[in-house]
Amino acid sequence: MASSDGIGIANLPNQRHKIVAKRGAHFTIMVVGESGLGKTTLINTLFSTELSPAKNYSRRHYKQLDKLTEVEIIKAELEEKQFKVKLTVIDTPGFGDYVNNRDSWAPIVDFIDDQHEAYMIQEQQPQRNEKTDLRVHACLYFIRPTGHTLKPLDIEIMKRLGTRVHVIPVIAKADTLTQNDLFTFKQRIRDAIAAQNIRIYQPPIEADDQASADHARILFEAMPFSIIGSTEDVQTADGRVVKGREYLWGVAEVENEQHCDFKKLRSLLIRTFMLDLISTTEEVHYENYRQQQMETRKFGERKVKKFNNPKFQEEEEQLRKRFTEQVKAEEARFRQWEQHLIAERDRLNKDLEMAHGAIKSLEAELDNLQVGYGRSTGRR
Ligand SMILES: Nc1nc2c(ncn2[C@@H]2O[C@H](COP(=O)(O)OP(=O)(O)OP(=O)(O)O)[C@@H](O)[C@H]2O)c(=O)[nH]1
Ligand SMILES: [Mg+2]
Repeated sequence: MASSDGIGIANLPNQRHKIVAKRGAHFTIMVVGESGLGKTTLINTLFSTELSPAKNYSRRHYKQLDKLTEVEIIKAELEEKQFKVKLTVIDTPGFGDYVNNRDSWAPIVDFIDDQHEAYMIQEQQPQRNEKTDLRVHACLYFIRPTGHTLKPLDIEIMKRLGTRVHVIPVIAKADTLTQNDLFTFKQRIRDAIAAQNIRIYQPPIEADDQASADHARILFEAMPFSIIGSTEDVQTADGRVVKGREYLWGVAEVENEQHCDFKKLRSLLIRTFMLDLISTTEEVHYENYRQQQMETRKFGERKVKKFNNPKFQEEEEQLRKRFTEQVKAEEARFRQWEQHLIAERDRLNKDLEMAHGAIKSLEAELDNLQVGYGRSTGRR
């Protein structure tokens, strides 16, 4: 497949990439976005168009559920000209759009940080071989095809993601918009991304390689990629069998560049810029994370797990309230006891004074008696 496009992962553009390639690459993609936008469908489409056993790929494919974060981890292995890639796709459950659910994406952001954290801990161990590495190299952010612009929720999430990971924005279900609407929508999203200073992935423009520089420019200009997802084989009016979605007006084709940018996205991910995504994640995002953590804690010290999950936050808040109340009650009890002690001390002091007074008068009485006694004996 790569040979037909002229640019493949085996044609390594620079030295840095050759080092990654030698070790065999681990490549991790994550899909994020509101519920029902076709995230799972796109993953399946990628697998069904790219990793089919008919082409000369060795393919291993299994799913694994992460109970804690509810993400689904799909692994596959692909090999092209002795270049091995261990591909991992992380499918996240879509978050809601409604106000109460505003923070339901927080576990996704935590998941990304946790992978950096896990890798960093492993790096600090004396035995550093055999690291498990789920650091995310590309995060596809799904935008609902409203035709308007980015929503405040999109902006908030994309901003947070952009400082942690390479964000690649995609317009979901491109077949639901007309070509004109899609064009305007894309432009508005690009404007919003620029205006809001959202960091998205930018393919590197290699100065010494005209063809790859042009390719990078074309890909970047096409962002956000419009996407049609489908694993169905359908027949077009001219008799071709393609992956697509069938409508009364015809077929929306996944791999037709007139219909959507699926091929561009796939090219960026699996072919041209996989190695750049991997090395720049290491150099920029992981390094950022590592430096931030080094500044805030000692070497080898464990990270204090903060619960960004709204459910935990609520529980934490209640716990804090209860704790404060208990402390207040204890303080009041202590103050009462203190006052009691002061009163007791005063009472004892007074007693002591009285006893002192009594002793003094007894002593005086004794003196008087002694004087009297002396006189009487002298007379005798
Ligand atoms: N028109 C259209 N429908 C699509 C497309 N991709 C997926 N769908 C449909 O949208 C629905 C939801 O797709 P999913 O892939 O389950 O969406 P998801 O984003 O994984 O949803 P969650 O897992 O709930 O977050 C399904 O009925 C799909 O057939 C597309 O490109 N165009
Ligand atoms: Mg899904």
